[in-house]
Amino acid sequence: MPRILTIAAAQMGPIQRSRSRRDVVERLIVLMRDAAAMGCQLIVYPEATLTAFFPHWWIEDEAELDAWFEQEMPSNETAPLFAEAKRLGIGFHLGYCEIARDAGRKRRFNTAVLVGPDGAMIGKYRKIHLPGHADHEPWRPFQNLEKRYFEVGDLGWPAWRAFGGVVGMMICNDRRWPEAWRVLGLQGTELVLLGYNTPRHDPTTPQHDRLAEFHNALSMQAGAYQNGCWVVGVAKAGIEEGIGQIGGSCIIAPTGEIVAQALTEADELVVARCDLDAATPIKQGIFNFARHRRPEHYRMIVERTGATPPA
Ligand code: CDV
Repeated sequence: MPRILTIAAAQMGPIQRSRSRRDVVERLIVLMRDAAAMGCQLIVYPEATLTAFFPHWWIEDEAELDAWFEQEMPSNETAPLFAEAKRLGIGFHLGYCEIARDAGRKRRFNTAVLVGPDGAMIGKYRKIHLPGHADHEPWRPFQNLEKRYFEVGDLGWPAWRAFGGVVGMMICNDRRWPEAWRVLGLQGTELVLLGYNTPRHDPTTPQHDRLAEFHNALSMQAGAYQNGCWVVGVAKAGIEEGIGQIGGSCIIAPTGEIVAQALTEADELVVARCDLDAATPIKQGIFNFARHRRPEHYRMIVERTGATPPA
C-alpha cells in the first residue's frame, strides 16, 4: 500500500502592519478550505504567519514588542483555524511567535506547531538558527533583530510519527544549515515542513541579492536529497511594509526535484501528491547512513583540525 499524502504549501502574500490577526486567520481559512477541496490532508503555513515580520523593526517598548507574540496557542484569534481544520479533517503546520512562561520568566521564541486532522497538537519546534543581529544598526535599510527578540529554541529537533510517516520541522534560516537536515535525517525523517520570511535584499552582502531564490532552492533541494525526505518550503512573500521578500514556495521530492512551485508572490496554494515511500530508495541506497556514513572519520578530522582553518 503506497503511503500517499496530498499536501498544500500555503504561501502567504505580504501582511502589512495594520492587518489584525483576525484578518490573517480569515485568509488562512480560505486557503485551508481550498486545500481541503483539492483533497489535501495537510496544509503548511509560513514562518511567523500571523503578522508582519516585525524583526525588521527596532522596538524598544516591551508591551509593543509583546503585542507581536502569541501568549497561547490556540488563542482567541487562532481558535477558528483549529476549529475549521477539525471540521474539514485536515492537519496543519503553523509558524508563529511565542511567549512562553518558564518559572515566572517570560521567554520569546520563533515557533512552529504541527496539528493533526482531529485538531490535537502533535508537536512543537522552536527555531534554533536565529539570523541577524541584536543591536540597532541604523545604517541598514531595515533591521533583522531575531537575535534580540527570540531565544535560541530549546526543544531540539524532534521527529514525530504522524500522517503515516516520520515528520520533522525547521524554520527559515535553519534550512541553510546541513546540520539541521542531518539531525532530522538521522531520525529517519521522511517529510520536513518549513516556513520562511526571506528578504530579497541582504544589506551585508548585496552582491548575493540576485541569488536569493537560488540559495533558497539549493538549501532545500540538497537537504531533501542528502537525507531522502520530502520538503515543503513555504514563503511569506511579496512587498511587506516596503521590504521585498522572495516567494518560491515549493514541494520537493526525496530525489531533490521540485515537483510543484508557486508562480506568484501572493496567497497561493502549491499542491502535490507525496508518496512517502519515495524516500526509501534514497535512504536505503546512495544515502544509506548505516552502510556508508563515516562519523568516526568526521570526528577525527574535526579533532585534528580543531574545526578551524589551517594557519
Ligand atoms: N527569517 C529568516 O530566518 N530569514 C533569513 C534571512 C534573514 C537570511 C533566511 O535565512 O532566509
